[in-house]
Amino acid sequence: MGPDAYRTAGLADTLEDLGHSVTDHGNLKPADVGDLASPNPVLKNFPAYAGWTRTLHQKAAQLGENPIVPVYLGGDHAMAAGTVSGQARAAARLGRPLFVLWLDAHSDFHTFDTTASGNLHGTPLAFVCGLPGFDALLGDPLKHTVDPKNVEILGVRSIDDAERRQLLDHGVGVRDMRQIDEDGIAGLLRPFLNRVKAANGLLHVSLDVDFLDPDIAPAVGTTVPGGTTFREAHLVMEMLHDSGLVSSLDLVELNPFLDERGKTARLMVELTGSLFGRRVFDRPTRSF
Ligand code: EXY
Ligand code: MN
Ligand code: MN
Ligand code: MN
Repeated sequence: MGPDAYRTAGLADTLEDLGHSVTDHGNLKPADVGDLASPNPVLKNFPAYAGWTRTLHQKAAQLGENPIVPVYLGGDHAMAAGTVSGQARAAARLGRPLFVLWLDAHSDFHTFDTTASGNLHGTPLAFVCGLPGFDALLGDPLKHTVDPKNVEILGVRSIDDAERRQLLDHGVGVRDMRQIDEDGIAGLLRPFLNRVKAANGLLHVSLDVDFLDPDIAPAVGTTVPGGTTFREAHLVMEMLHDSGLVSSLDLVELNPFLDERGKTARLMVELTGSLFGRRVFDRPTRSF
């Protein structure tokens, strides 16, 4: 239901009004994986995860080589296993490192062995960073992984013990809400963008609805209090636009059944508008 909610909320018009040309590739279908065995009985809907990962990986690997900015609409955050791994494959072919900005209340850094809930939206970031045990997802080991040191998780406020250990072991950048409170979100984001720029990197942004405070974005099944404010979220998008670095975007975890007359879908569309250049008062672009 998520992609149609974004269409209804005017995503394409918002981007076209900003001068972009938009192609809607429609709703994709998961690859048929038959009765693929699950690597761990705790995992929920494993064959669907594998089917979607395979479809999205191929699609993103193909789109990522073009001079466009794909926007992947979801849908469960599990879809990022396919979108980010595909973008990483495309980046490798272009000879550029892929950086990932993960805007989320959670770190989504479980492997199939460490997840206790079996909810697969808790695993995609670990998969794309090349942690072990994921080979059944694509059917082959992942060739083009994202360097965990090129990942920045921003806005996080719920991390499980096993994730915390794995994040530390792999050197993932983690900026929690306390750091945002203390240092301001712009002060945290700027050094990361400078690193991407210095490395001539591509930047994938994965925006989970629960990055936002539930008061302004209720339409998500995994709300955690104390999220980012309306202005903090727009400022991140505005800085991302000014950086000129973003090469692909996920909009994930929207559940329209939980929305209040489309309020969350509209906010996500407005945030996307800010990332694609909407500004309140036109002025020469400042450096980020
Ligand atoms: N860490 C928890 C788990 O693995 O079940 C919660 C994961 C929620 C993931 C959401 C969508 O970002
Ligand atoms: Mn989910
Ligand atoms: Mn997530
Ligand atoms: Mn989340």
